[in-house]
Amino acid sequence: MDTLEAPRTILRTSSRICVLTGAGVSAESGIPTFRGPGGLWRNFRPEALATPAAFARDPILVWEWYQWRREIIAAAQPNAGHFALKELEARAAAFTLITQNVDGLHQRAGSRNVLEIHGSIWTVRCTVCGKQQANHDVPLPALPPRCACGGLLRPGVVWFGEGLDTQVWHNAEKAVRAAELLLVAGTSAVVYPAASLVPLAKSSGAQVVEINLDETPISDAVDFSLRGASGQILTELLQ
Ligand code: BJW
Ligand code: ZN
Repeated sequence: MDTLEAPRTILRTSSRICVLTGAGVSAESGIPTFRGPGGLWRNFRPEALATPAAFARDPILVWEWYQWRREIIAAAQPNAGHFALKELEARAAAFTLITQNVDGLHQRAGSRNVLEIHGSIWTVRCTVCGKQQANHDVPLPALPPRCACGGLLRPGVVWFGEGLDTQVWHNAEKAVRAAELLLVAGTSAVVYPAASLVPLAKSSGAQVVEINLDETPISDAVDFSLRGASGQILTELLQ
């Protein structure tokens, strides 16, 4: 495990900074992660629910999972890690926050340049007419929710086997290619293409700093791997 000293200097001297966040950053807000302890809902793995096939088979079951998560997220508050990243954006000349999280907590903490590469739990999309709209209902009036056209609504998120929004992904890659520093916080780095941003940053000449409670598949490939809770480490990094 590395110490904070060198990453702190890199943070201070980098003008183009990118951050990739995952569920671990919201864990300290009480939002369950996908994998690991407490990451399961009714014994389902995320791979069994976050797929178009699962939704086609049982839309009510999938919506019950999202409803449960919406309730937790709506009651949660951004934590020290979210606020530290907001502060970092204010200090950096160029800053892009690429998040796999769908909870909207970065924006609620005040972050502005946020790319939600896996979409947002607060949007819904019609499976018939394709209309996408914001929806903050907690609880939803009925499951499964329906569009004005009568079609089934689905969460506005990216499931396994689905492509990411092309423009959002293009912007993420562009920001990473231009970055001097990529901070990777609270992600197991097993889901692609999000995890591919790490080798992209390395091959584009950026320094990569990982923050995680545990070792991950990218820990050996990054320049600095910091072990601990993201709220504490991000706060200390900025001091
Ligand atoms: C803390 C902490 C604290 C805890 N402080 N740390 C290349 C290779 C292999 C497979 C593929 C590949 N390319 C594509 C694939 C297939 C697939 C994939 O990646 N599969 C792998 C799992 C094997 N990818 C896709 O299907 C993607 N689409 C795609 O590639 O499209 C092109 C295509 C189209 C058609 C056919 C083929 C290709 C889409 C992926 C979508 C992922 N969607 C989900 C659900 C989103 C909606 C929702 O939220 O419901 O996204 S799955 C879930 O995993 C969610 C997350 O964003 C994502 C990543 O999870 P994350 O954030 O890393 O969370 P955890 O729980 O895994 O980890 C938490 C971490 O935090 C842990 O490390 C803890 O230690 C740590 N932690 N507390 C610091 N306090
Ligand atoms: Zn519709």
